[in-house]
Amino acid sequence: MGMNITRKILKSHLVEGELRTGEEIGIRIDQTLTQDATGTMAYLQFEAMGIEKKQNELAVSYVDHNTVQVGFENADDHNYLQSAAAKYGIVFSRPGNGICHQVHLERFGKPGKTLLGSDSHTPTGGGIGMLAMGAGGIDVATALGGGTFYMTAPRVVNIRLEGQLNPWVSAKDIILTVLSRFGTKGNVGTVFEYSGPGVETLQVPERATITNMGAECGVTTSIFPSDENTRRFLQAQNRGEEWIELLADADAEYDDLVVINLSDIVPLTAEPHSPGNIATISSLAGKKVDQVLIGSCTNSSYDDLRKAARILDGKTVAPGVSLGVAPGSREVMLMIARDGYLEKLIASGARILESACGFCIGNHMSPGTDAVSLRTSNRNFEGRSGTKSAQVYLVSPETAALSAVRGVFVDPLSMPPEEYPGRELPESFLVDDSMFIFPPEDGSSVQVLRGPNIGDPPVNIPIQGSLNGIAAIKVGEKITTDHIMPAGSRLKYRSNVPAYSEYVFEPVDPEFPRRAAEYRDAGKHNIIIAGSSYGQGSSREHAALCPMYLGVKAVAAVSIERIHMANLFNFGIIPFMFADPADYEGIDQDDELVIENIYDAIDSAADSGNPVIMVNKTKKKNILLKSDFSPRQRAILRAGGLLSYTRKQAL
Ligand code: MIC
Ligand code: SF4
Repeated sequence: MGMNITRKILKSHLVEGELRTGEEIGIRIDQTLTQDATGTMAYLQFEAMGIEKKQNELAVSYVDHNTVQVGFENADDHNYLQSAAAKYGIVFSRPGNGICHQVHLERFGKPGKTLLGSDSHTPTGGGIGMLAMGAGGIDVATALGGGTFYMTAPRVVNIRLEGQLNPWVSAKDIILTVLSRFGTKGNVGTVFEYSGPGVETLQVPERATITNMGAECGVTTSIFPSDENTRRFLQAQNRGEEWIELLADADAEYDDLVVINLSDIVPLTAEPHSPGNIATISSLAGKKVDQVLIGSCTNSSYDDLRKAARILDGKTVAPGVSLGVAPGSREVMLMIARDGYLEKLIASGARILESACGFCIGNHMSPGTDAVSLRTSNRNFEGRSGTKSAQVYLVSPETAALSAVRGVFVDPLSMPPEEYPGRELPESFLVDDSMFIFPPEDGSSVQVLRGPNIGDPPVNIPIQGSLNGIAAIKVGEKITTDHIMPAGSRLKYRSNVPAYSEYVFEPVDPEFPRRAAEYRDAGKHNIIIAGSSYGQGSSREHAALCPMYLGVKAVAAVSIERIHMANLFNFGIIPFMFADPADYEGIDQDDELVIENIYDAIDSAADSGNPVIMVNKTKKKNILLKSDFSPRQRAILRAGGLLSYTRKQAL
């Protein structure tokens, strides 16, 4: 049987284990990327590992998340990142150069390579035929040091695209269709691999919209073939020589097949408060809109903004609407300026925002109370916009621009075909790499700059003997990392774990940090009790690191999402899942939960294939927990986390 693309890349990068679905494998990582909000901690951890220089093919450090700079903290972080990049051999992308995923696709992405990024939307690189995955900062730091990346050998689902998009229907509507089929949970350990005749009707930036937002399904990554369109994109970026063809074999094997006919797709939206709540735009036509934001790493390419500008040309944004446009990169910004589209946007009344994450992470333009906000971004979790009562809808650039003019949801299909702005890939992009700082050959004499906001990464102390636990909090289903560790106005504490820890679970239970610290100081081991799909969304390891700082030693959940699960292991927090999901109901906050000789109990359970027994002393009931952890994962837990484990290995 022939091989699919995912397997081809995994096979050529395999350094440990066997490519059997569901088993732990180790692979070599060619490229790494970090962004500032996760990067400071990643490089602090890299420094703590004691490695002198990056060991992988290419490492890029982007600054795109924290560019608001209210107070000294963000600027200090940027200085730290710039100096650390020079010292350790890393390319530095200066603030203003754009959003990491957009810029990486434009300037560095290569078909057939592996990319690990400390950001969950790293799969954007799948649009150019890379195996691009999000991970916690410490996993990226390990890969940067030449270490192996461990993952579960994925099942590969073939998403076969047939037909072609109708006018006014967009790549965003394709990924929203995928989300309507797969939802936001239950897809852990899966790769979506796109195939079929519809693929060649999509250009690389459109493919990247699809692979970017595949992250919302919770998959390991998504990938497109590298074909003639990939070659055209690379040539237009002046990188034609980096193209290789990468196709699945004609008789390639897959674990599942889903067929989507592009001709059947209509304009869609994800309604509040989940990217999986899919509805048609036609069902909302006429509903009042207060804010429209075009940008983010999902939809801020040149063509996305060209289309929006064509729609807004000669019109004025409706009086009740605030329209913001954030070009994904400096390249995009320069091109829309050169081609006159920026002028059209400004003339329409759009507020031109920095080429950065900004509004997408709740760091800018928070909507008003109860406002209806239409965004071309990828996440509409409750409160992520910075306004808890806001109603955020995720839409295509076409729907966004049309609705901004009328002040209500407009179904693009109601527009005359002759007004359709079309879909285009420019012959050539405006390439200008002057906002990258390439590292010196020898950075050993570079002084790393550390402001007062930059602290050392805290290290976990492993449990001695038994887990003397307490259910410090009980949360429901689909708890996202934005619930666990809010971003937005709290983002500036990313390099200061004690300060950031004061906001753990802020949107869910602001009392949690105080309560957890009290339990911790009284010698208790805090446990988080959660429903299904715990830790959805971002790769931010602070969602494990800050709870760890507050004395959290275990999570017991119905299910846990991939990146968050890895982050829990990395910080020595034991990620249990209930053997019987109904047991979730049998635990209340403040219940006392005990596991005798915890690490021995985990070892013997894992070796025998049995669950671990946790006693709920308050309810006088035994609870069975799944702990089918690999020997490496168990050793990491015993060491108290990946940093201590790595140090022990090095001795
Ligand atoms: C996000 O989109 O949620 C973020 C902000 O980019 C995160 C990274 C972070 O929290 O710093 C992500 O996607 O991993
Ligand atoms: Fe930035 Fe938003 Fe993309 Fe995250 S999803 S990288 S916050 S633009």
